[in-house]
Amino acid sequence: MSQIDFFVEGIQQLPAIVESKDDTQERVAQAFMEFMQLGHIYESAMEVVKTYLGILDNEFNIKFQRNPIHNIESRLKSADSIMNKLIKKGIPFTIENARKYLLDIAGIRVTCCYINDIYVIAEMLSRRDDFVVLKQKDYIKNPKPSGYRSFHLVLNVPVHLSSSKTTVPVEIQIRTIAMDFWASLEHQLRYKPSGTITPEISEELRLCAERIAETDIQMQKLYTEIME
Ligand code: 0O2
Repeated sequence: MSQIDFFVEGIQQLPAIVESKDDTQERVAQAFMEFMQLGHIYESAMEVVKTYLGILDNEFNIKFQRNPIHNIESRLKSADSIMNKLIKKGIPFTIENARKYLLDIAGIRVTCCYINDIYVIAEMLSRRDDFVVLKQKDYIKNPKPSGYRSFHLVLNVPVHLSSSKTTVPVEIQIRTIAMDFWASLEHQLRYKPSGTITPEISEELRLCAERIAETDIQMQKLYTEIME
């Protein structure tokens, strides 16, 4: 079931739950409604960012006959993951706390062709005067001990609703196709319930990331040599 279908089905059930005069059910219905509204706001914020990314990509295509963006994916964090992350941080699970303490409820992953494209996209996003940069981490210049490379940006994004305006954070991970290849496989291996990641395997994975990073740099050099 998609997130949208989930929301729509929930909305259809609400009148029956609220009409049942039971106080607990009313509170459950209210919390559920608030959660759905929150999901809608975060989905809308992601749409705002994705639309802008599409505009940038098209503009580059017209000006330079190439697309810096290879792919864009987005996801809304599930209720389960929101709850687990708050519990891990020792924070009670409420809608207000999720909004206040979690910056990755809305997540967008942008894969670019070349390393330089990452910085161009990050700068364009940061420069928009209606987006506020809340957090920025350059795991390309400073890779994580695991070998993970990516540029992380958290933007506060405005959402215009029918009678109000609000802002919510959207986490944007920007990386090359090669960095994404490593991160996806490493994530799969690390979270396989049956597998054990020994320190030796961790080191092998880090070395793979190093080799991939060298190839990325080489591809960037080749591109610059050919095109500029
Ligand atoms: P998911 O399922 O991808 O969302 P935070 O953990 O967000 O509270 P922080 O320090 O801002 O705090 O997080 P960080 O490390 O800057 O970014 C977290 C996200 O980056 C992770 O999200 C992963 O998506 C990605 N990431 C970070 N380190 C690694 C790594 O070593 N390997 C891989 N494959 N991905 C990494 P989540 O929440 O862990 O999961």
